[in-house]
Amino acid sequence: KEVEHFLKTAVEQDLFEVYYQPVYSLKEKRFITLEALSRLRHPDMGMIPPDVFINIAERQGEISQIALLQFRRVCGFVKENEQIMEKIKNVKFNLSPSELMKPGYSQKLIDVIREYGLKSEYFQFEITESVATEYSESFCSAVEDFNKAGIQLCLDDFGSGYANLNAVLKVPFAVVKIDRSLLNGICSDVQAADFYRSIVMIMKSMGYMIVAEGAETEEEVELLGKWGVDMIQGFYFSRPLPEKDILKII
Ligand code: G
Ligand code: G
Ligand code: MN
Ligand code: NA
Repeated sequence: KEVEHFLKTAVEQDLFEVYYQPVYSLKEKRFITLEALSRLRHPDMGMIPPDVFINIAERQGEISQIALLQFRRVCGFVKENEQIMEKIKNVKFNLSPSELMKPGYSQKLIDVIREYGLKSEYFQFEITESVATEYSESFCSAVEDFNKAGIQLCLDDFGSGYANLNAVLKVPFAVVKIDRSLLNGICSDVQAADFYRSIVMIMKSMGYMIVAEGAETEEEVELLGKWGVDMIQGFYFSRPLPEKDILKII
């Protein structure tokens, strides 16, 4: 209840922050892209996890407002530090299911990019696999808008168990992020390893770039490299960091 109330204040006063987690390219041996992650700090309760406040915001109908505030913040950061775009390919931004179902919302995001005078290729939108499943007309037209604007799409949380593969394969994703849960046991359990390796093989053969999410150990990173994963995002390389810290490491 308190979080619900605080969220209203946070929207009114724009109290959100954006952290950035870098994604490491195994081929280029450097950070090649960033994921923008929303953060909200309560004065007494501390950090409220994004999945918590995003869920509440979806119920209270504030999610699109929050997303626009956050996307503006990301665009402002990129504008002020445009030299980082010589080092990284794009900044990934998460879109929630309800935003994508909202007619005209995609155009609002594209307008923010124009407003800041930035190239649309600077951004990649992450969509969780469950969304592609709820195939709605507004989702399809959002995908078309992003396509036309030259914004790539990234399939998030792949393998977390909600995907209608048939629907997913119809969406023109450039990148697939394999869900952290599939990484469990890949170093110790033959079945987990075989399964992960097979997913990588299938998705690579279909032409997607692959990001492995959630690698925390050197052993995992070595295996993922051997299996042909293109990029790794995980605590092994870096946690999500505030603006000034991310500038230092890229
Ligand atoms: O950063 P963290 O691991 O706590 O994020 C938890 C979940 O919240 C992740 O699935 C992430 O995709 C999601 N998330 C973080 N920031 C945003 C955001 O700005 N918008 C949406 N829709 N999801 C976000
Ligand atoms: O669902 P999504 O891909 O947006 O989730 C991103 C979230 O995953 C980030 O908020 C980040 O905190 C979390 N994350 C990233 N790398 C790791 C990791 O190596 N271990 C764990 N436990 N969480 C991670
Ligand atoms: Mn994500
Ligand atoms: Na994910």
